[in-house]
Amino acid sequence: MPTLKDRGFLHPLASEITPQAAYLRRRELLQGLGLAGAAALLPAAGPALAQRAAPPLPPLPGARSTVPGAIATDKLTDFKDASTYNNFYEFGLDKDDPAKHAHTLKTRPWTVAIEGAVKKPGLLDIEAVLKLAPMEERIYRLRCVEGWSMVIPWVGFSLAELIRRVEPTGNAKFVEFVTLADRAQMPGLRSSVLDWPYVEGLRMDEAMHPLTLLAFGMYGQVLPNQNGAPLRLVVPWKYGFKSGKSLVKIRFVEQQPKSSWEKAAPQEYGFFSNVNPQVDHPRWSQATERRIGEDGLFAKKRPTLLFNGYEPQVGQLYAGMDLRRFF
Ligand SMILES: Nc1nc2c(c(=O)[nH]1)N[C@H]1C(S)=C(S)[C@@H](COP(=O)(O)O)O[C@H]1N2
Ligand SMILES: [Mo]
Repeated sequence: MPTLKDRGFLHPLASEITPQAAYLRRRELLQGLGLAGAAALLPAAGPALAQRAAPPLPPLPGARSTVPGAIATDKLTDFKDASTYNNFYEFGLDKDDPAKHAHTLKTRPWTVAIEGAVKKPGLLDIEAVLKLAPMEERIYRLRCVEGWSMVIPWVGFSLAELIRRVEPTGNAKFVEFVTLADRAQMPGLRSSVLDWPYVEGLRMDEAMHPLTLLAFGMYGQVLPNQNGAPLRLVVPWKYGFKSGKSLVKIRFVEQQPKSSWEKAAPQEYGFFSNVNPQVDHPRWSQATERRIGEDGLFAKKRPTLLFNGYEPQVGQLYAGMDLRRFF
């Protein structure tokens, strides 16, 4: 386990600071008592107060990842922003819809189907998936194709850990990710903006890259439903939409899969969707981004980086490829 000293001037790991939910609840309760200003001076609320609050998310600690590039040194986005400013169209199109509506998502029991070109297909129970490898904390920048970004401490392990266990055959050239589509739990499915279920895909070498994360938690706790509980993908060098939430199926296939976004607007969303400031979206520039939390009137936009700043780790995957053509 890393010590505080190893970390130098990095911000603390989420698992070592007061969980945000507990902090917010405490502040709320103190505000109710007219004690807001004293909040920082007081110890955690006792059991009597805690009982009246909504149940907190269970803790899910992870050891600081040693995967190269896994610990961004940017300032973390507040948990409040990361869990209330979301894209999860199955729960509505507005940024605050997922936080408002995703409480209806039932994350247990939960299974993930492994299909296609593997020696060990079948249904994996979420409890078994959680035990496949030790949990790591990774701090990733997430860049949405809409032009904003966040910095989030995820908890999970490399997708490669799961892929190795199911033993892909030589025919597995791509991986397709299918996420939950249940009308009873997801009010957004009534809209036909996308072809449900939400489907995304990666090339096999992208899926096996150690930075490609299967995430179960963030900020030292299990994922809030609106962030893709009980498990989601996080591919930090690609636009956020490649990172499917609430996964129910992983298929190993020979042909390049068609993602929901490609089906919806093929001229706007390519299969690769690598973050690239030089390849604009047909309707807007991708040269800069707005970091959530820095959005005051005079806040400067940040320049967007090739592969979202992960070029040293992933650039080789695309050597010789025309990134304008394969956008
Ligand atoms: N199933 C599903 N996964 C999804 C989406 C979605 O609408 N449905 N939105 C994507 C988009 S556009 C982004 S930017 C990220 C946002 O993840 P976050 O809300 O946890 O920051 O989730 C991605 N995964
Ligand atoms: Mo996005």
